[in-house]
Amino acid sequence: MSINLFDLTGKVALVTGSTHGLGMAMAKGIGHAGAKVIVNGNSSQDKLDKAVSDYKAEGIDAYGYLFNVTNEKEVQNAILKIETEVGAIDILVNNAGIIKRTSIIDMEVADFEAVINVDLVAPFIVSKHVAKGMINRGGGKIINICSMMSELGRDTVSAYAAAKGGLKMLTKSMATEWAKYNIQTNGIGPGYFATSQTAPIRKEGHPFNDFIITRTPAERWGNPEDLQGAAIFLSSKASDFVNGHIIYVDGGILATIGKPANEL
Ligand code: GCO
Repeated sequence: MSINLFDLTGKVALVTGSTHGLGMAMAKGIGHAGAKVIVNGNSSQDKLDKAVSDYKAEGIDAYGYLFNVTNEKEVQNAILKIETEVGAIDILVNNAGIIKRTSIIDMEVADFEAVINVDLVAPFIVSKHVAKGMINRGGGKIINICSMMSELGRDTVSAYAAAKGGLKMLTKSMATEWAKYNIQTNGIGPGYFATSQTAPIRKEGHPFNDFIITRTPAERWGNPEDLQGAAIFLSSKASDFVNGHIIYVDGGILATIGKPANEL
């Protein structure tokens, strides 16, 4: 009897921030692997409805829920609604995130706190409330979307790097506390991807665009679909003994110090 370790049929996956970008790509991968997908947006019902239709047009069983991941009450109410209307959450992908590119000196404290709130505190809030159900049901999968900024700094992204570095260690802490309940908590660390978030630094001829192409061994920006394999793996039976790891999907950028200008 052949078993498909990567089959997610019958599972329910909540992916925060999945109305567009990397969250949508990972959620679609998880959906195409068989899971029901809970699509989350935090502001526009219209944008959420459009996204849900997009998933459905690809044959994915998708449901939309509008809630702000930084608001604990909204999160608790949403989880209750989802688990009543669709089913118990088996897979949680903490993807929702923001970035503000400003030097430390020029960054307002409120802006720094806003990034920490969405990128680090929100995964804590959503995970602790989803994990309660997973513990009662005998297990689950939690995937925190980290970043290569979980490992490296860069000018102007201090708040984002601090949040994503913290999210890496929160992932290891969740793995430590929850593995005994058969909950596998891991992370995915995207390298540089072609999304709306990176559009400003990806324009043709932008010095950063040229820098990333030469700094990345694969010599290209990531495509959102490049993340689907890691998302399916960490959502599936195939990762039942994998805990506390961050899988970097980065074209090799973290593997190398790069090459001297005369070899470019
Ligand atoms: C930046 C980028 C990065 C990437 C990604 C890298 O300004 O350096 O936005 O933060 O988006 O997070 O993993």
